[in-house]
Amino acid sequence: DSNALTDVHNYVEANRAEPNSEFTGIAEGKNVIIVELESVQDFVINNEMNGEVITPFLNELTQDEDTIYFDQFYHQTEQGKTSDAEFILDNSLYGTPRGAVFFTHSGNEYQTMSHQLNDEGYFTAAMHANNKSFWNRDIMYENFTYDRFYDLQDYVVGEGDAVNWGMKDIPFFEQSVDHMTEMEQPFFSKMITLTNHHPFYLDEEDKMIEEYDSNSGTLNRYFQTVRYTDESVKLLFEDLKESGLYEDSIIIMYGDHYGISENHNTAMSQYLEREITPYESAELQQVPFFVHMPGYGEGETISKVTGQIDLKPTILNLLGIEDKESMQFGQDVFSEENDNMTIFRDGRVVSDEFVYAGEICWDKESGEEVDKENCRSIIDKAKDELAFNDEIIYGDLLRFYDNKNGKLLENEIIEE
Ligand code: GP9
Ligand code: MN
Repeated sequence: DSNALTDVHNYVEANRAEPNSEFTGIAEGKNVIIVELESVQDFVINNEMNGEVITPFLNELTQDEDTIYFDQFYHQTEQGKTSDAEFILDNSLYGTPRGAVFFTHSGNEYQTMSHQLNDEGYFTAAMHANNKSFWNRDIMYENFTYDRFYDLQDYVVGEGDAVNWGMKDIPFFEQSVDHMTEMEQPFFSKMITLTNHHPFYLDEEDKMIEEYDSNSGTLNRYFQTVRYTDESVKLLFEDLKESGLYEDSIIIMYGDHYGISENHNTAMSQYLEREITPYESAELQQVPFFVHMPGYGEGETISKVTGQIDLKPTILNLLGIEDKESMQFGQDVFSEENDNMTIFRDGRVVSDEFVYAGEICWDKESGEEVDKENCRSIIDKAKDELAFNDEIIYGDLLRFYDNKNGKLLENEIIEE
């Protein structure tokens, strides 16, 4: 009913953060290259495993003058896994609590970032070397206004080029750069990696570090496949430079979701040398997030609490695309008004002060249990926000919303 949309809209307006004007348009007119890093969690960054560096190239980026690295950035996915991360990126909305919104609500009307970019003259493409119908991507990308989906059929998977679920990341990136050189500019291209996927197998020649030595083969192999993905990203940057695309592009990279589930807590606690409490489990939902802008020169590490929901408003602001009316829950990560909290799809929530997980309120810094009242306001906000989100999705409410003018199309609602 019309009240539902009014309530959601009021909430969204109250929650909206003014983007940071110092970042507005600093990447205007550039190509946007998104790299969604399969199952890469943040704990591997700037860390070692039995004396071996796990992500040498990504570590270098954390120190790079053209890179902003966020070390308190969380994934917000649920059962829709990779597809949830894609949904959040494009809509700045959460997926559904169960199932995958890519399947359950593919017929809804969405007002996506790719649609907005398309309106601004961008060529929009998704690139992923798997069957196009996996996660219902072919249907959903069309709904989201991607001009082109480069799927498995657009790649040549030669002998030895596949492992695990499909094409290896190194040849995938190589051929993706070839595709990008053919694109009309400016373009927005989203690449999704695949090699660092459960069960994390690799061919011998692709193993650059040893396995770990816990009781979990999954965790043991994970370090090796992450190391491989790190290498592939390094080569991607080289290919982009060689192709001439690099200077005219910004590169946004983030992990889609965890790779190591709670089934491997014993092994994880051996690696981290601490008990995996619900607090630790929540903190392990951090994934790396990089904004790389050639020529930027003021790279830094930002430790504000942010999440995938913030990607869309952040990217649009960097491109100088004004977006004052979108029905969304994210906030520009650079905004002074960013609320520094991240809501998980299951109701867990992290703020700069507290972590609410396992129905316990924890001090964010120390991991000590504190009185639950400390978490009351963030628990309530999470409940409200997720409920409003679900009203949008279950009610297909964006049909009745004009996101250019911020108008509720009340008449049509009454006619329904
Ligand atoms: C499949 C890939 C993996 O194409 O994106 O999906 P996931 O299992 O991580 O959701
Ligand atoms: Mn995934």
